[in-house]
Amino acid sequence: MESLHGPLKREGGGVREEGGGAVASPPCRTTLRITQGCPPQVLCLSLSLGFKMVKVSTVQTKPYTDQKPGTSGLRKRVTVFQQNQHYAENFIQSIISVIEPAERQAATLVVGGDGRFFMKDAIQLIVQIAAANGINHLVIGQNGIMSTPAVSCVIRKLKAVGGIILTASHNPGGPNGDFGIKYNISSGGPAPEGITNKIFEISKGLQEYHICPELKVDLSKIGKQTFEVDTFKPFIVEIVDSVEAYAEMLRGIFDFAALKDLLSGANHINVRLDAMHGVVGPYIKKIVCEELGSPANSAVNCVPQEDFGGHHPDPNLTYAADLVNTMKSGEYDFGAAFDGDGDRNMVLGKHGFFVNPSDSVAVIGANITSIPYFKKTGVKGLARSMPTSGALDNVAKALQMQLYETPTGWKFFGNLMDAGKLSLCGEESFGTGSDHIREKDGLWAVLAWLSILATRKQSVEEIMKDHWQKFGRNFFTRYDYEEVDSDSANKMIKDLEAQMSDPSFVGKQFSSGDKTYKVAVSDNFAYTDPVDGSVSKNQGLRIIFSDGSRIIFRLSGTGSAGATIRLYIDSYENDAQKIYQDPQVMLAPLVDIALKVSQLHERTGRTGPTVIT
Ligand code: G16
Repeated sequence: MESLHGPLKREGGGVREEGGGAVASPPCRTTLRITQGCPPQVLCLSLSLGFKMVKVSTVQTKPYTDQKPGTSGLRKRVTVFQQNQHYAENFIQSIISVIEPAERQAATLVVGGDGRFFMKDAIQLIVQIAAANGINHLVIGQNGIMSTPAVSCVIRKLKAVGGIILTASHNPGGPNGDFGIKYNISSGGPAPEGITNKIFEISKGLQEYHICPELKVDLSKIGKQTFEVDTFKPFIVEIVDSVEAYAEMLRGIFDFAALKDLLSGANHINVRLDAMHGVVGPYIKKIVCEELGSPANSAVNCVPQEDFGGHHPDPNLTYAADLVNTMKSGEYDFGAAFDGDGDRNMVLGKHGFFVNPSDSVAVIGANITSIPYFKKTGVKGLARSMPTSGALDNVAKALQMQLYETPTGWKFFGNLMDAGKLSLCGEESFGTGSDHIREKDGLWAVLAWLSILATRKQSVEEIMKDHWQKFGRNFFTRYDYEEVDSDSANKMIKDLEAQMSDPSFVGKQFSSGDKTYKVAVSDNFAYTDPVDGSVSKNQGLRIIFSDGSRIIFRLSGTGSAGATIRLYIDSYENDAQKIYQDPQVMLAPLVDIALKVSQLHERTGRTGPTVIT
């Protein structure tokens, strides 16, 4: 069995420590026990060193009907997890129940989170429930901290059966904020719909769960702790450095010498990285500051906090306003912010020049040879989620690469990567990544951009403008209407779909100002996975006009209260005179049409969006 601390010793017996602290350690007393369930020909003796036995209890519970994982795990208010009896226990049991009992005996599960309020409580529950359900080995980030991309990396490195990530991503934290639990599979990626549906089905019928209530681990001490569960089965908890395995992976992907020269050489650039009090802080400190030599003041908000300092750990122009304002001063050449669990990123150039995430992945695609990893692996294909702008399509076409359009949700990229069809992908929701792991990866995206800067020796703005000159520009915006009344939101979407399904809708013309658009396609996006043939329906309402411009409506799958309506607009322009215009000005007619067709404001009682990107 693999371990981040070398081979695991699997003897039974109370609690053993190797370089770490276990807390269940009463005075030593030697006893000889005959292990139950052993084949008769083998006399199974377990020499217990007399530590307190860890007992399994079975607890009666009542099922909840609302534990359906959304776009990325189960996300609810902290109070839902805290105040509803057995709520978290039920969901954790439902996750572990999808791992076959026979598989559990040799199974390693990786556990980590973004440091938010309730994370440590949830980790202790996972330890207790995993032990009671016969999982053999847990690998947990020190103090519970491990970014989502790092969990994906460690699952793959250890060939673990999967992982449990405690995060609500970019949603606020603290006692009144959000909490989330997400299951990733052995590929390192989020569980696909087949598995999340199974978890949901189990949760709806759950009558009992198994737990070792006395078992507690010290999350602060790196090392292995071995426990003896009821039937003398050893249960191993390994606390690991949160950063090292991930840092080692990045060293194999990028040219660290070139990055070091860019960040701390004679002609270095100044960067400003804002961890927004999320999990990525320790990763930035160790990799960008300590290893690549960027000065300490180039990294801010790097200590993870349970409430993210009272802010939304959401790297966009609204919630990362501090970074945007700092960048406007012109002191820094490159800026980036990350979300709570470190998988999202926002890239800014000098003076706050904003790189739209849809453009970001397109630029990385067009400059992919700046990243040594892709020279080794080649580029197998590109992908974006449906609402993401078509900027990546232009690159794929020019470079003659295969382009896939998937539903929203990183999990849809995993199958393509596992089948060797996909190397680079991105989403409009500030997610960028590659097949080095099976999650989007904020710090990877930043090092990808820095690699391009190191190669091209141009500013972010020059690179972006040069890109638009070469490929044309997809103007893109997203309007978010958060915490809308769910019934009003569902009814609006339903009525809009009915309107769009009328055969006369295609061919209809819509005007705003001096612009007129003719509907070419209108549908509710459905996706057939090219690898396993599975079909995902109802992935967003699309109105596609004859010039290729698109209006898309979707209900978010990551909110924790009410509904979030997302309106996306994408429109291509290759007239060199127009490509530098303000997207909000360029897209105003399409926004106007979208609001008129949907009656969004009238139907929801809103006068404007919560966030505009
Ligand atoms: C998750 C998914 C992303 C998705 C995003 C937004 O990100 O992993 O693939 O684009 O949610 O989804 P929605 O539009 O349904 O809210 P994260 O960073 O929240 O885990």
